[in-house]
Amino acid sequence: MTGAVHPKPQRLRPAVPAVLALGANLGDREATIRAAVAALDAVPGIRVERLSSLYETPALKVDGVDHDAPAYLNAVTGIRTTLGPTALLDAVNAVENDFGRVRDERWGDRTLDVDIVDFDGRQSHDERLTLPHPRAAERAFVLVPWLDVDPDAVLPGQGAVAELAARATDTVTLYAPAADQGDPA
Ligand code: PH2
Ligand code: MG
Ligand code: MG
Repeated sequence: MTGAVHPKPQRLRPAVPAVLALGANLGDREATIRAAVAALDAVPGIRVERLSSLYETPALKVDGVDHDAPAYLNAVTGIRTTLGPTALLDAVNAVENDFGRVRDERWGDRTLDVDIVDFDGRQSHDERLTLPHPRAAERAFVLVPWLDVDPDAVLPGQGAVAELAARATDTVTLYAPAADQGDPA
């Protein structure tokens, strides 16, 4: 190597924390969720830092809980990302499509749903994305796994996730405990 290196200044965004909720109620739900987490981690600009336990939850439909519909597996992942919220949404939607997501009925059965629950504590609203997720505050299937990845989590504008989870009325049942994410020995 000779000479000084003068790297071009780059406008790199700092990585910020975000929280994604995953749900699946068709196909091999656990395999889909685990593969989707790996696919998200493989996206340039997304690093998966934590994954919650997996929980089995009855399907919530527009008219309420539907025990005749296949049950969901739900999980939450804590990521860091250099993407902006819209680019993150594009990436999340691409992963949903890769796993065969079909969009027809609202809250219909699906192979994979990935929602941005929180993006760096921001509150914002446009046609494509509302932050935080507008229904997270009353859904135990989002709040309970979120506590796995961050017991001190706060839902922007709504309060402590632990308090919201204690008030939520839907039921979640532990399905597959989180792998130990502690420091390797
Ligand atoms: N997602 C929905 C609608 N209903 N029900 C459960 N149990 N879990 C979900 O993730 C879920 C749902 C819309 O995104
Ligand atoms: Mg959803
Ligand atoms: Mg969704």
